[in-house]
Amino acid sequence: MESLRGALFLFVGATFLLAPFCDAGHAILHELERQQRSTRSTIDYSCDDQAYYDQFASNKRALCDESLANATTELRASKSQCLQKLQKLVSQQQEKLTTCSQARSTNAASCSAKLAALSLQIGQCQAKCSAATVTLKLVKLSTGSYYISPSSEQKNWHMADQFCKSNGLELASVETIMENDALVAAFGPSTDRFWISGTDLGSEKKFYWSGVGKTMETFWYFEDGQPDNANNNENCVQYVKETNKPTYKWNDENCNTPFRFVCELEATK
Ligand SMILES: [Ca+2]
Ligand SMILES: [Ca+2]
Ligand SMILES: [Ca+2]
Repeated sequence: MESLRGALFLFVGATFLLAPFCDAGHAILHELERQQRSTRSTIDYSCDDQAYYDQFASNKRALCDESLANATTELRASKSQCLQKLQKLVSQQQEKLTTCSQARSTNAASCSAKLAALSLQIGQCQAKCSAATVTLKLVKLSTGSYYISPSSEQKNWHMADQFCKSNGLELASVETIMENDALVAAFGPSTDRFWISGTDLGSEKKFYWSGVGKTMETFWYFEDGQPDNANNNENCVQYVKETNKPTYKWNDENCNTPFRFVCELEATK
């Protein structure tokens, strides 16, 4: 019993003595716990912040990617429009080039045709000049220049008229006694007949000079009894030698009979 009492006494005494130390221990424990909470809070906060910035960066990248994608789409659309415009311009240019080329071709063809026509005319003129001045030996008389076909060259009135015209001449129109005498003298001693441009082909007995387009009013030199329109078929005028006389006079004759002929170079030619 004595020992029990002694033990109880020791326990109470120890408790009384140790009480201040326990209070201090509790305070330290509280402080440690507070620091632990604070540290954890800081750590948690820092972790959240990092996550936030990661998320922010991720969002930002997403926005950037979206903007880039939009910009790329716009650029592609713009490029497409540009290409379409360029293609249209190239097409228009090609169209203009084609049109110009066709116009040039047409003009060139037109010019070539005109040049060919002019060349043809020049050739015809040169041929006429050449024939008139070289092939045909014109006889220069006091009343003008004439071509008197030789005996070997005889044509009907129409062919003779055409021959004279093709050489820049006309069948002779004998409008005065001087012209008549000059021609008769040039015929020389011949009994051949010579076509001249007198005719009544338009209206019977109304004779005119086809070479100058005038009626036979100023000078008339038919042989006696002529024009007689023999066989009702004599419409062209010719020089014929009078029977038993050295002189020539006019006679109407069938136009289709070949004779020598006289071309005259008219002043207007
Ligand atoms: Ca004449
Ligand atoms: Ca007649
Ligand atoms: Ca006659």
